[in-house]
Amino acid sequence: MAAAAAATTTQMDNTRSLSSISSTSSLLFTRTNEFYKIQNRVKFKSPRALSIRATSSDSVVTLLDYGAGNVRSVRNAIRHLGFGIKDVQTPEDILNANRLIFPGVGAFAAAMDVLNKTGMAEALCAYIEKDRPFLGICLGLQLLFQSSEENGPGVVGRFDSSNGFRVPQIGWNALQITKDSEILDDVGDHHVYFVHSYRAMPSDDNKEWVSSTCNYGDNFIASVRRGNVHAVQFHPEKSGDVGLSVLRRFLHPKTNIPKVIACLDVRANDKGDLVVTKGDQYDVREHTKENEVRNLGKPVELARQYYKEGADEISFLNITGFRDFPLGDLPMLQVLRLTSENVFVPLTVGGGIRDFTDANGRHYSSLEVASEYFRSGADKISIGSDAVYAAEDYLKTGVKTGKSSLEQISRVYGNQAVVVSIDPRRVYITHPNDVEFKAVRVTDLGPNGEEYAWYQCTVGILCFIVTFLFVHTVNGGREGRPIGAYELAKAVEDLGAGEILLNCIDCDGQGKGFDMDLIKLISDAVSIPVIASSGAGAVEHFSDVFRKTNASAALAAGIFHRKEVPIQSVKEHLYKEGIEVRI
Ligand code: 1PR
Repeated sequence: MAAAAAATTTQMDNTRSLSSISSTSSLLFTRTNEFYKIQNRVKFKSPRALSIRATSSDSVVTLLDYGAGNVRSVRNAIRHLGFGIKDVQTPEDILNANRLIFPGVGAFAAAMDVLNKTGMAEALCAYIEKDRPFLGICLGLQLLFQSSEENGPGVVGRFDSSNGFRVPQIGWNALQITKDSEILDDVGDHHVYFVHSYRAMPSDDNKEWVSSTCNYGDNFIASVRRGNVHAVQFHPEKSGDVGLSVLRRFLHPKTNIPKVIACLDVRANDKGDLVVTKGDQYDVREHTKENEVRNLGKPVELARQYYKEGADEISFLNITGFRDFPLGDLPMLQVLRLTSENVFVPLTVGGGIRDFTDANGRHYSSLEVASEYFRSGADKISIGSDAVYAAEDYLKTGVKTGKSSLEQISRVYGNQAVVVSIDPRRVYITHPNDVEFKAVRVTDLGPNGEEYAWYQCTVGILCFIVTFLFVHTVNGGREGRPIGAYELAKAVEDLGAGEILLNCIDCDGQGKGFDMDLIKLISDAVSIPVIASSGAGAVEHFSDVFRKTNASAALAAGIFHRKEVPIQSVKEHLYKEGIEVRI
């Protein structure tokens, strides 16, 4: 097939190329697509008049093979990946496709003629315009662009052979991946196979959609992505395992399988041992005369147990980290090291991630603190208090200084490695305009019949209580800040957070369910994943939060520690409720 493509795409001549259709040079993705231009020559009724009804089964992919080239390898690769193929016979087959692959082989002009005459071009326009899952291969990529080689430099043009590069390019080449396109996730430095004489060129107009480029004499576009519409210049079906992975990722797009996370709030007890504790509305001390820190087990052992029971991730929150310098907290680093030896799901660690100057005047940057956590086995770090201060500054000045912990760590380790933990308290109000922060109409009225609430962010502060025997630090002491959870979430997303851990002080440890009003508010406001936390008391609370909000994960602590609800029961319940989970 690739050889056939080489022979045919090389024959493409300017008089019958895209350039004969239009002279503008913007990527058609930005407005519509190349197929619209075909309408200039053959009059169609508006594609908007066509309606799309995706009816075919998920395990069948629709293949647009207009008979002008050999697509046997594409067929074989699709079947190899466990998919059936439905061939397009009529334009309606395109409109009804769940997932469409357009290998785009054959001579360009002949292909265009067929697409025009059969009405396929119009259907393709409508399909792509509706952002339906599409993968164009080779010519299937070039057709998405406008070209104007005849009328000046165009987006799609022939390789320049005068600089010593043989044309067509027939062979393997590496990609420079410029943006996350999901289907290229496994490509990395691997080579993929190209056969072509024409290529689309990157420009300011199309840079938003270009997901990778490749160099052959000059930089050309190797792939594009807009929403569910993908196209690649190389031949995934001829690119070995890595090519198959591109097809696989297109055929099995990432679905966000909701995650169940076990959280271990960790701190030193009054004897100095690091224990897993758990608060009621952040108060982690027993209500006894001694007022000791509640001890629910050993961190490494519990993490291992939750991993075995099926936790999708484990979070450690060093809840006194804001006062104890974490790098002085060697037991916490040791906990991470030991846990990561036996726990093979992502580990998040939070607490005390901020700049710090120790008693000897030695300054540690938050990046150093985070780096030590990563070196000890953490996959993600979680920032609480320091992110609140960073967001406040950002909202005040509108300037990203690049200096906050959040910005520095995400710049070095990537956004996906930085979680922001939000610890808000519900503040009831009678009218949404009573505060300058985003308020919601609450499901359960406030104590005085208030219909609205805003969620005030808090930070950790050090405070003491004195009993008749002891002086204790109280880690539950928190200071309310002049910023709402909504404003904070949006600001930290801007600053580079990759995920939000959304707690709620009112619900923490209460077992009455997550704060759905809050979780809905935040998970609708940001596009990064939101972890619903605080209040889980029964398996139904998990299905509820996944059904009614856009949370990507649900976190619980108390019910797991007290063995009231095992993780497995949560997963079984979600599965029975038809919510996909990792078993
Ligand atoms: O501010 O960057 O040093 O981070 C401190 C971290 O410690 C923050 O992530 C903050 O949430 C956490 N933290 C501070 N104080 C407490 C406390 O409990 N006194 N724990 C605390 C937060 C809340 C959740 C809890 C869920 C689920 N714990 O993590 O696990 O509410 O509980 P549940 O299922 O039992 O209801 P910084």
